[in-house]
Amino acid sequence: MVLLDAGSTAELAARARAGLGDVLGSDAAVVGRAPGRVNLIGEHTDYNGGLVLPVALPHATYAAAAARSDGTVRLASAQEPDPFTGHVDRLGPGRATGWAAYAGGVLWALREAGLDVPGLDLYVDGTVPLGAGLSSSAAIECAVAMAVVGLLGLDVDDALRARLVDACIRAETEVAQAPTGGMDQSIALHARAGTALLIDFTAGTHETVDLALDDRTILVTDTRVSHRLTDGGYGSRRAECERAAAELGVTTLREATLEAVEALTDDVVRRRARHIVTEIARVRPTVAALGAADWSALGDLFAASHASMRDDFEISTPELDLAVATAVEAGADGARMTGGGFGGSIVAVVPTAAVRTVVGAIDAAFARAGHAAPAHLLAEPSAGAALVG
Ligand code: GAF
Repeated sequence: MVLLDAGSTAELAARARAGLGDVLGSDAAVVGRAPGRVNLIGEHTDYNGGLVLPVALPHATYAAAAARSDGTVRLASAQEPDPFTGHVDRLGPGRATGWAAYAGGVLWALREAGLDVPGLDLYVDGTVPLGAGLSSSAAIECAVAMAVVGLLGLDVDDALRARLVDACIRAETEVAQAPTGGMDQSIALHARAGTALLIDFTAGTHETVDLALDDRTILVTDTRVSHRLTDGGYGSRRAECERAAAELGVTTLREATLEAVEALTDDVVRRRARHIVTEIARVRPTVAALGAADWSALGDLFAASHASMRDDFEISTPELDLAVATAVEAGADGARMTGGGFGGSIVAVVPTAAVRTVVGAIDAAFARAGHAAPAHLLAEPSAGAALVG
C-alpha cells in the first residue's frame, strides 16, 4: 500500500529553506505555503458559471524566497528538473515554459495587478502529487504568490486573497496557457480547516461548508495515470460547452435547462451540456447530504456524477472506473473521479473503519488488471495558503 504522507509544515518549510540555500545559494526571507485540493463534486462546472465543492488537502507546496536588488529571477524546484533564470520585467506570456511558466507567470500577473514585485530567488518543494488531478499547479502558483506578499510585507486579508486568486488564474490561463476555470486557485487561497468551500462562479461568491465527517474519511486514490490540462482534452470540453451555450442563446450553461439541452441536435454537444447541467444540480444536494450525514444519498450523488463524467463528458479512464467501482464494492459510501479527468484521482467517502479494506481492495484490483500500483492519501480538510516558518 502506498499512502502519501502530507509531511509536517515546519519540516517542509525548513526543507524549502535548505533547498534555496543549497541550490541557489540564498537565505530565505519568507516561505509561502499553499495546499493541493480535492473536489467533492461539481466537475468542469467552474468555467460554466456553476457550483463546485472542493476541500484543501493537508498536502501542500512550499515556496522559499529571497528578494534580489538586480531584477533577476531565479526559480528552482525539488520536483522539476529545469531551473529558470530570467528578469522580473520579462516574465509574461511566451517567456517561460513548463513549471516555470506557472511560477514566473504569477510574478508577471502580480506586477500586472500593481504589486511592486522585486527580482528574487525562489525554491519550490512539497508533497502535492504531480499530474494527479490534485491541483499541483495552483499550489505552486499560490505558494509563490504568498511568498511575494511576504517579501513585500503586505497584510494578507480577504481582499488581497481575492486579488491573488485573480493573478494566479491569469498566470495559469495566459502564461501557462491551461484554459482552466478558477476553482483550484480559489480553494487554495480561501480554504479553512475542517470545511469545504461552496463556490458560485456566476455570483462570484464563496462560503465555507462545515464538514462534520465524524466516523467518515475522505480517501483520495491517485491512479498514476498522469493527466495534463494543456493536452487538449480539457480545452476541447470547454469549447464544446461554449458551443452548447451559444446554440442555446445563454451566456453560460448555468442558465440552461435540462429540457433545452435535450433538444440540442449534435449528440456530443448535447451530452457535454447534459453533464454540466446535471452536475451543477448535484452540488447543493451534496452539501445537504454531508450536513445530514446521509451517506446513502451522498453515495447516489457520487455515483450519478461519475456516470455522467464517464458517459456524457467522456473524461474518465478504465483505471478511474475500476477504482470507483472497487471502492464502493469494498465499503465506501460513495466514490467518483475528481478533477479535470483523463487520468488522475478518485475521491471516496469511506467509513473510517473500512479505509484499510477499501485501499487493499483497490490495490488488489489494480494488480489483477495489470495496472501500475495506485497511491492513496487521506484528505483531511485543511487550511488555505499562508506564510509559514
Ligand atoms: C481542473 C481545472 F483547473 C479546474 O478549473 C476545473 O475545471 C477542474 O479541472 C474540473 O472540475 O482542475
